[in-house]
Amino acid sequence: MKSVPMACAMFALVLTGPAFADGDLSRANVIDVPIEMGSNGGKMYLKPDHFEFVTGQAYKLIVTNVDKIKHELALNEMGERIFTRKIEASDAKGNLITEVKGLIREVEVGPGKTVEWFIVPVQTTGGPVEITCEIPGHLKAGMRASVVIK
Ligand SMILES: [Cu+2]
Repeated sequence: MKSVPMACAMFALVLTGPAFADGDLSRANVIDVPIEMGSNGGKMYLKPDHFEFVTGQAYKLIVTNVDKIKHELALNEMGERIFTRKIEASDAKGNLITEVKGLIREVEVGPGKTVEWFIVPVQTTGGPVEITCEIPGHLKAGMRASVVIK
């Protein structure tokens, strides 16, 4: 299972050309992608509500919960089409609290906190898929966003 996405990642990265020829390809030119979780009246949201990624590009998902309750980011199908380099959480002064590695599909973020999720998409989605908050009631209240990996 793990070797197939990695093989795809390497293939995709090779296609990006000679500028990416050396070193750790997953760390090259990381694009920051802010994702806000929150609520507004009776509605809950992920902002923005649409994302586009390309295979082989490294991204840092900056997942910030601006709410007073915890929220979750569940990648669902997207989680099967990315390689996670790591997840990092730091304290208010920017000191590292934890770095988590491995296969990760969901992350909960506490009120007022930010988590950084470093990913490299390795497979296209072939169309929009949905990332969600799976805490009971939150999806129904609107916590979803669409994702396309090209
Ligand atoms: Cu939520």
